[in-house]
Amino acid sequence: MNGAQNLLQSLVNGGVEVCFTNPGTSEMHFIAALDQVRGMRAVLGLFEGVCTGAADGYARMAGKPAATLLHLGPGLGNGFANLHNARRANTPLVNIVGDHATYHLRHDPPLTTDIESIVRGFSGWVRRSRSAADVPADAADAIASAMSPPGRVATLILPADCSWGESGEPAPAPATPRPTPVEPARIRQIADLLRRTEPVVLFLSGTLCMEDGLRLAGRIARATNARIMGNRVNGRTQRGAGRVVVERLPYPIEPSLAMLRGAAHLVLVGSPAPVPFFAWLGKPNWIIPEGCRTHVLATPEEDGLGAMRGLAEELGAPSDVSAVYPYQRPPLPTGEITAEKVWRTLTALMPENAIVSDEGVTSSRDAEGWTVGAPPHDWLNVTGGSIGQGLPVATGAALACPGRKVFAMESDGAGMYTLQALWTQARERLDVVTVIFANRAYRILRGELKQMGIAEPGPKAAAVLDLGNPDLDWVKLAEGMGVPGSRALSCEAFADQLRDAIQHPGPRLIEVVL
Ligand SMILES: Cc1ncc(C[n+]2csc(CCOP(=O)(O)OP(=O)(O)O)c2C)c(N)n1
Repeated sequence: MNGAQNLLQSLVNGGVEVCFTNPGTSEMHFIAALDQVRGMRAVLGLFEGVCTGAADGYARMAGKPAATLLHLGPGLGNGFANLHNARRANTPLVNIVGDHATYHLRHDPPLTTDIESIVRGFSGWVRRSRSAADVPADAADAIASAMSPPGRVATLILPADCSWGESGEPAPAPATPRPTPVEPARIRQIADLLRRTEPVVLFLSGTLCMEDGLRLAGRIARATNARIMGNRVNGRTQRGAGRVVVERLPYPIEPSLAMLRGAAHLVLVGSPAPVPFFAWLGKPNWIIPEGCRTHVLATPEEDGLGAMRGLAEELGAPSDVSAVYPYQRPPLPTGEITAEKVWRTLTALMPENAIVSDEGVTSSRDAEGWTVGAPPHDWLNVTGGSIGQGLPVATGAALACPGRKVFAMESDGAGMYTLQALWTQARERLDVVTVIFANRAYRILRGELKQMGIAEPGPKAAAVLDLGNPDLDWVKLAEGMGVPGSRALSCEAFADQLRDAIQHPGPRLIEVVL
């Protein structure tokens, strides 16, 4: 077998079954090997940001990595933003980047770049294969590294001659790395803290925001009156009817400060300490109130779930939990359509076990509140603040979870970064309903100017924050990529179109003109 065949077989042996790619000449042996090695689904993205975002969405839902296959430094650069988001989501991802043959690089041919420098921005692990013989072990190490808690982007740089060279045997599946257990003394310390009467906040991130972690947090909160909070940006949060309520920090600084005001202790579980999204001129650049002490129950690398289990036991926590979300479908909104009414309509009609990829930006600022009452669902956030994630992540999530309806709730500006994801959805017949909030502006940035004291921007500033002139036609854009589209100008029309999209599997797009 050659290096490329061995690479594919080693990936498949290690449980990597999907590869999102936009290849070039240096990757052709890998591409040929797709038909020679069984078990790898190859998915074409028409822009690398689609591939990297889809690999992120896939892994968030599948709990194991997908691979990407990108074309040298320029292809990698196009995929950078969503690799950054993947890093911020602690997503396991095997990022394969083709390069020139080892003996050709010294000629500095046109596509040559310093790949290692680009990779440094998001990779937790980087290796350049030295020879075809090394490739299988490199692949196994990449998988193990991607899966090492809490998950990371592992980049394997693959020179072309390492693909076509003779390469021995594929690697077996690597051992799955386990998180480091938290020592009992730390658990007891936090238990003592929780037994006191001072207000304590349990601050959760990552997989702790899924069912098991939330139930444990709910039991601990029930036993102690601790508050349960989480970051606004989290890779995957399980919420909806019956699930434990997590208060999530909002984007602006003032309400974040208000949320934590009065807390005496902040206990971090699988989470870094919360910080404001930006430093805004004249505003505090911290969130944790003065006098509030920060404690770490578990770092993101440690076994947070095990620590929470230990804590619940130590506290003798009951089996019942603190507040849970109700099951309460709202009435269908009527009349003039707004972002709030879009979310409320979704809440009224959302099927069980749906997946929401949320990149609504200003249109989803308060979506948490507007979706209370929905059946259980998974919620995927933009984790690294880099927009253009929502449509690719929805694509990958749908691939990972056949049979579950995915809703990509997308603002028009962010949607335009990676709209090619729609084409991949059509080609792979993915069950994704994309809802575009067409406010025809970079509205959030208008808000940022306003809070600088510029309520009425000058014509040049206004023009670069405006998406009209010409208006984007999302129905035509979708249809041009094979996704049936429709436009909703009223609540009634939106509800009809959404109901229809939910009833019929396959990709759909609804442009809501706000
Ligand atoms: C890759 C990247 N480029 C630029 C930005 C800066 N940025 C943040 S929000 C935004 C515009 C958002 O507009 P839209 O998606 O239409 O949402 P709206 O604010 O209108 O709700 C931009 C350009 C970013 N966060 N990420």
